[in-house]
Amino acid sequence: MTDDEILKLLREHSSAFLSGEEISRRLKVTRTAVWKRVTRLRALGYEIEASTRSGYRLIQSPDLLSPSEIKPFLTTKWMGKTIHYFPSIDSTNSKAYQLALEGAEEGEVVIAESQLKGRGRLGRYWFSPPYLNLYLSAILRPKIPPHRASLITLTAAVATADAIQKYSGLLPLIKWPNDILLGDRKVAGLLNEIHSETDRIHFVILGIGVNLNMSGKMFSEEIRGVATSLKKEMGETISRKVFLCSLLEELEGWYAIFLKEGGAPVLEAWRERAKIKGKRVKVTSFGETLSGVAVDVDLDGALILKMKDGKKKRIVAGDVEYKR
Ligand code: BTX
Repeated sequence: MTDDEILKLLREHSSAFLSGEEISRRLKVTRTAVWKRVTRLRALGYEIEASTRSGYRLIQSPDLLSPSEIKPFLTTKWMGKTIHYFPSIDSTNSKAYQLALEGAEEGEVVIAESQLKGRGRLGRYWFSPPYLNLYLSAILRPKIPPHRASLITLTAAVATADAIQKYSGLLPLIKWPNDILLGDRKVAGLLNEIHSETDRIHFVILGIGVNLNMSGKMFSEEIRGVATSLKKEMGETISRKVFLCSLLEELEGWYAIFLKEGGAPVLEAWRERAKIKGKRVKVTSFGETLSGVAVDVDLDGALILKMKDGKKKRIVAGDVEYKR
């Protein structure tokens, strides 16, 4: 008997009690085993009413991102059908990378309730306290040449922004290449890692961190001035599992569009969300700082910058700061 099996039964009968005898008959286990499993689920935060005469009734489920909590809500065809779930892990990206090396399939995802070494880009960190936010890494195996991989980053950024807007009604802004802002504060970040040879991608890891239920005082001091969470912006607690399922649906949907129609529709949606054209920016790229006007993002996701002398420069990686 697994957690999933007993939870499924209890969910199907949530309006009434289900007797211990009935559960043990259906799952072919002893009544003591049922009781032990219920005790375990309670320890995980499930509120289960127990009565010696009537049996068990599920009152409330905790907002966990475990497979048994996610699957009843998930309507995707393939994204997230296999979930590797960890209460705590060093980094979901590192785990997903390792699983992909071992042959994990496209659409498998790693989810953790907290990260001990959550990673940002360029060796930076991602603040990942437990049971509040979303830390997700999805494995993709696109059949595209490596130079087009940054389009996958843009695809994921558009999907994340769409999920945030659908949940909250707020209008997120994408900051090149992959920050998602509400107001001018970061609500989500993406770290995409690729494993490839010269002309072939083996896999891409889409790492997505979204601040959901962190309140202002929970932010570490370093990021208090630059970060926000969906709860902070909306003034209400976010159902993490509902948000996660919506994000997985958006990822599946946008990735399908990218594979079928190429980068153009993704870029169009990205441009609409980024509104970067014509903005005066300062870009730090490989230790060099450049100032100029953002012209556009090209078909490979690189930023095109017009310098003071009128020359154009193509930037493939870096950080952008908007200037007034
Ligand atoms: P980034 O390098 O653009 O952003 C990292 C910077 O953002 C940090 O230096 C810090 O200033 C700030 N920061 C750190 N934590 C947070 C936070 N929770 N909210 C807002 N700002 C923050 C962005 O990198 C990419 C982040 C990807 C995180 C996901 S989580 C799942 C997956 N696993 C993993 O290890 N990383 C990815």
